[in-house]
Amino acid sequence: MGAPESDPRPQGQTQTDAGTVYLADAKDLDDGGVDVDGIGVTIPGIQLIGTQEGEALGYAIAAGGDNRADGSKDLLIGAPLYDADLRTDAGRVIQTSQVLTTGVYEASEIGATVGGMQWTGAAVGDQLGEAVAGVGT
Ligand SMILES: [Ca+2]
Ligand SMILES: [Ca+2]
Repeated sequence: MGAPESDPRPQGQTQTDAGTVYLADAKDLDDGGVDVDGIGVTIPGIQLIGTQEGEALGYAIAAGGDNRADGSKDLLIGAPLYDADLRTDAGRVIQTSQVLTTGVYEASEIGATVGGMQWTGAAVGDQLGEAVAGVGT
């Protein structure tokens, strides 16, 4: 689930409209309403939070298959309003490539301390990640 206009607090600092992605493991939950705040904290699952103000992480999400053929299923997450260096709103797509355990992760950790890749848009205003889709296996 994507909440691209949420205001997460990476490093304890509020980033307006940075966006949040929630992945919940619903198998042990009862029917009814769930507050997503608890995902990755008190509810098994993962919260991935945007790290740049206004980047809109979670605008688009797709299962990426095992694109890197390393045995774990990937996830593609778009943040179309991400500023890549001086390229305002070039956008980025985050591709995870390891099995993430329950917890809260910051988008900038993917490809650094957590396995995966960061694809960034080529030019100002490209908005890479406004749409993503997984193809193949
Ligand atoms: Ca907001
Ligand atoms: Ca931006």
